[in-house]
Amino acid sequence: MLRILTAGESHGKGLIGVIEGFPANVKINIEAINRDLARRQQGYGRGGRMKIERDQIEIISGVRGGRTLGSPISFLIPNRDFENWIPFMDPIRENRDDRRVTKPRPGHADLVGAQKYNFDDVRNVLERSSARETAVRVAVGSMAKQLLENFNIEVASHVIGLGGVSSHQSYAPFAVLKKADQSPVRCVNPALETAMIDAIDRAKEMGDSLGGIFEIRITGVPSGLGSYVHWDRKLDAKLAYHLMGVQGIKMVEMGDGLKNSMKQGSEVHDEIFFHPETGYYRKTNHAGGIEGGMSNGEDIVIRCAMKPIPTLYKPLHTVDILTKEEAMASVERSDTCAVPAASIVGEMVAITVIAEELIRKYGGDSIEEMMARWKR
Ligand code: EPS
Repeated sequence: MLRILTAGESHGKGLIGVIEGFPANVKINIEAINRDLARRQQGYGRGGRMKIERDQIEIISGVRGGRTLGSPISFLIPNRDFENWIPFMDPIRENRDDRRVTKPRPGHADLVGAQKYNFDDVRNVLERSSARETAVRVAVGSMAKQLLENFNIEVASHVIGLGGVSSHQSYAPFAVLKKADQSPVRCVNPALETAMIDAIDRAKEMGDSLGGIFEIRITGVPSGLGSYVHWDRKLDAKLAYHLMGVQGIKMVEMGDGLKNSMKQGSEVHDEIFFHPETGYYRKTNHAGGIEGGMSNGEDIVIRCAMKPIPTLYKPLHTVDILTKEEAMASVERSDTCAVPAASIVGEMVAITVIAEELIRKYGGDSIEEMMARWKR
């Protein structure tokens, strides 16, 4: 079983990740992890913070000479911005009061978080609820991706909707999806890409923010990951749980889930065929590669919808938590749109779930053990 912990405040010293249960003897390429961290930092619509950060992982334990040891992998991703925030974020010394936040943003964790943990400064909430934390999940996913490359499992993602501009066309060939990084909004359809960029420019001008939809595709997943025998072992349930845990994600769809619900069974169920060399296959994939809570060998297709970011430069009405008077919500430096970044996070979270299930099925002490059982 893989266990993952993340820690760190957005403007604190840095972010920490711990992975327990990662198999031994897996080759780890640090540059590849840093490349994935950089992919998450890109995307049209990001704010000023990404000009400061240059996310790089520093591995503390669990890897020796470029290979995993099977012991807990721990790592640090420093926050470069911390040096500008020491007077406000110092862990021990009393902090200066002038970055205190008392006007919670509608749609953010601000208000309920402050009530729940009994804070009179919303900064205590926003520092941790910030999507900065997703950098850790990308680093974890990048290691999971390196493990899965040994089993010919690959992941890609692309943005299919942004600020109301949307494509009804998904299921683009995997090779096309791999090119999404070349687009500033990670959209592989050039006409839509232009419209998405325009939508972000307009929202920025208006002091507003935008959400959208991205699709994740995983290819090469063997059939039989997950199980139908108990609800909490279902692969689709696990993917949805982990993806819903990404900041701002409000909907997770497996295959053509939503469209299928409006059609007849004969139109949506993927007929089964057999090839003497390659075995069972389907000519369609409306199920998105999962039936009965188990991978069926087809590509896994997942779509996630992200809400618009709650920080608005033209703020909404709120209540000051100290005076209880009507106010306009606080404005923290933020992004206009983070859907392209979220698509990278989604990709990495989904591949981590697949890695966990592969370890469960093939045994997780060493990569050699897994490979031998996988080949059989
Ligand atoms: C975020 C606000 C912005 C984003 C941040 C998430 O940070 P800041 O307040 O420092 O400008 O840039 O995202 C990241 C730092 C990141 O690495 O993705 C928020 O409020 O969630």
